[in-house]
Amino acid sequence: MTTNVARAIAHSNIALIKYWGKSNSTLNLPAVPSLSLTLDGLTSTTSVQFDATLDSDQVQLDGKLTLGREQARVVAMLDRVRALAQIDTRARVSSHNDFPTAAGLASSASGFAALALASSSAAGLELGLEALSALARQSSASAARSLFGGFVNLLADAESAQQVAPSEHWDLRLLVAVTEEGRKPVGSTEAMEITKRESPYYAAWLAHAPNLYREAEQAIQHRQFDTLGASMEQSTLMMHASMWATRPAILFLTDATLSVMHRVRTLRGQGLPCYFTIDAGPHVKVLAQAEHAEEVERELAVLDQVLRVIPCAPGPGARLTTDEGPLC
Ligand code: 2P0
Repeated sequence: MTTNVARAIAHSNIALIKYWGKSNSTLNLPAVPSLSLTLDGLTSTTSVQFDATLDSDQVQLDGKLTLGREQARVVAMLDRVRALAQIDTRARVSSHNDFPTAAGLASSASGFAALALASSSAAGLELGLEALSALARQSSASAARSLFGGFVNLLADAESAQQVAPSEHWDLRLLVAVTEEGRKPVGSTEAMEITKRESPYYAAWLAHAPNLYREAEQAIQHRQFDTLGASMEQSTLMMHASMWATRPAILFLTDATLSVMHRVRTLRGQGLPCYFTIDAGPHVKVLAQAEHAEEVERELAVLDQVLRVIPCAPGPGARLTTDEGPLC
């Protein structure tokens, strides 16, 4: 190994067209095409140090040692990297998110994208973006998209994500309306499996998702905001509808979520162009064009149900950093 330490930064991405369901759970391949926007906010910074004196991997998330499933997911990626680099050394991993973890703000996307880059670099590998994206996807499919900046797709059955358009292509804003702090009750991976197994609406979701993807991709190429917004809202509502149809239902939407959704529709009715999307959590992400973003942000910030608004612009892909700071 030429080096044994690396630190990487990756940003979260929000799916405008949602990934929900796997065609192959073992390989973690998505069943539907998704299309995301990588954000300039919502950042994970991850450092990895391979250390021959360790006898097991040590994983810290936001300063706390992680155990159980969370640690196992990180160790599984480290094992893949060790196999590629043909090394056996254990690692010290430290990851920090500048936003609430595991609350539907896509912390696994930015976290595993940063981990793929930091761990492979620390192991002395020089993987290209496509290989890094495939590595990230095996841990978390949405993480495959965070390797790239701007508008990014992950097609059905694809091993890697690809950039559809760079961040400069279209000056959009996603305003993240945080409605509660804290962890979500059920993780995405498990919720997806339940939906696939039990929802009578899952087949309809699989059938229609590619149409929404095509419509949104065209809308991005031609910068058609209302078409993109309409396909984005339908994608999120179809995804949640498929979860609502399981028994017991999986409900990520809270009273606060619904209030903000209605407010977005009202604002639109009043002539302020904005559209919502919601992931596996209660927060509402509102898409707006840059020229309307401040007004939309003000309208969201005054709502009782909204704790704070995080305004995000299109952002860059994952990258290594040499910024100083305590490593682990
Ligand atoms: C997405 N989500 O496209 C969708 C929309 C949440 C709702 O991808 O099982 O952590 O690790 O591949 O990527 C969140 O699920 O799931 C997700 P796994 P992941 O962003």
